[in-house]
Amino acid sequence: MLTRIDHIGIACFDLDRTVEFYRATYGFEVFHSEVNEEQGVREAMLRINGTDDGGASYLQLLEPTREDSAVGKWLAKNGEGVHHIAFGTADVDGDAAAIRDQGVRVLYDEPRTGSMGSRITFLHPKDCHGVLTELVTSAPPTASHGD
Ligand code: CMX
Ligand code: CO
Repeated sequence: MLTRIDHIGIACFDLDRTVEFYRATYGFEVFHSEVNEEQGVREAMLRINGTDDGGASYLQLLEPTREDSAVGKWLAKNGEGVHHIAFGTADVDGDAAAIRDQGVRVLYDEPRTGSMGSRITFLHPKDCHGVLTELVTSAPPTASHGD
């Protein structure tokens, strides 16, 4: 069951400048940052709020590490902006399987590693009314959240 918005993914050309915009304009601070080479991104997670299932909601600022990555290709075509939305679930495997049974293309056979040790998969935007949609199961709360 999808229980919250885990994050909104925002593609940018310059992560440091974009982080500074969100800090100076809204007061949002970086909760976590990392490079995910498999996804081809350098990213910063800005924690916006906690949620009633014990999780949280974030903005995920994404700078590509290579031009042929999903975000790199998207930026070249569209420029900066909202790239995807991500729903949180306790069971990404079960929810992805159920959604696949509805005829929606799930992009990975097995969930891959996302921010902060989470497990993630994606639904094809052409099957989701134009919205690239990610499903996320967060790592257990004992996992460390450092840079
Ligand atoms: N939102 C909406 N539509 C999108 C899109 C997006 N983010 N990315 C691509 N599309 C559309 C394109 O506009 C294009 O539509 P048209 O054919 O009408 O022009 C179509 O999908 C195909 O796009 P493409 O540029 O040819 O790109 P690909 O098919 O090579 O890749 C996708 C698209 C979704 C399969 C790829 O972006 C992907 O695998 N995404 C999942 C991984 C990812 O996004 N990782 C980065 C984030 C990591 C994280 O969140 O942790
Ligand atoms: Co994401």
